[in-house]
Amino acid sequence: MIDLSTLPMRVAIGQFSELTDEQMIFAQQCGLSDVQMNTPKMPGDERWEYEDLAKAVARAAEFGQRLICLENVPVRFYDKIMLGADGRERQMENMAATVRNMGKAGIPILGYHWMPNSVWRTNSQEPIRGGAISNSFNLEIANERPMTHGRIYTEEEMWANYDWYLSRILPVCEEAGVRFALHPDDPPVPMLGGVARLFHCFENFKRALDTHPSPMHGLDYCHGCWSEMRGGEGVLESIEYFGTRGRIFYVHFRDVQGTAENFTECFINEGNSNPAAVMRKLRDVGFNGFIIDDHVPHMVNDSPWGHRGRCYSTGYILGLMDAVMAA
Ligand SMILES: [Mn+2]
Repeated sequence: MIDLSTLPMRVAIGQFSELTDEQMIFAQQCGLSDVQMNTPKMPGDERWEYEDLAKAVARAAEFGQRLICLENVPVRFYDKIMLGADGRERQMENMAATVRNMGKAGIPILGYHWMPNSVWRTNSQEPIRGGAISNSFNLEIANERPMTHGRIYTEEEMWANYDWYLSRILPVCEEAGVRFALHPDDPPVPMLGGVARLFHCFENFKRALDTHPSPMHGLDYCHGCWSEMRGGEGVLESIEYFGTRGRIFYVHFRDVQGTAENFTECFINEGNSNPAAVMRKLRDVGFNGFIIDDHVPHMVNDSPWGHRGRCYSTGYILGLMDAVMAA
């Protein structure tokens, strides 16, 4: 397993589910060498096997790429765990096996979230700058939608389920050498579809990491979600707090206009935050993980993955990083 502490702050590419030739060549042409996959397409209804994970690592390596992170197992791998439902023990055993297999294959980071009903947006065709297409969210509209899981799941029970899981998975992560990186709830509001959301405010991230202080436990710091939380307020402070403690494992770099209750995803130089200030703060706290784009606006004649939007974001992030590292 690679020693992540020896690596510098750097930019990665990914947010795709398969390592196609085209995407690997694209990574090479961007001058990048760390690849992340988001909700990878891997065989397995309940868990990922070592052989398939090792194959993905080898596939990336063929193109000079390091498979640094898998973000998100399918929700069906741990939905009963999140909801405290019958069958969670079996899912727990399978999640432990997946983490062990990742460690054996040499993949050092697993990103996770705690949203049984996933990411919510209320408009996926929101026109933004120059007619680029983006996503937006409005809580009033979302609150008119029906319950997603048949009843109310309270904050208390979601915490109990969370603590049950983390106390079991983190020892496996430690043994396997796999870092477990928490993504915020998106949107970061206290409840959607009847299911309480935990990770919508600073205090709750602090509680998660204080309660489960394993060296393998940290954050997938989603700049976009942290910007959503309080309209951009608190972004620099939260990077300061978690970054100086070495708890930021990697970063999603994107931004929005607005707040959790009503926001639109935007290009990274027109959002709530000053992107240069965010990058400077990451440098100043000694962050040495990877930074990757996230949701990006869909630009004119863009591909389904969003090559044009991703080129804009990734190039922007690379330029910012070069500028602050040279300063
Ligand atoms: Mn994100």
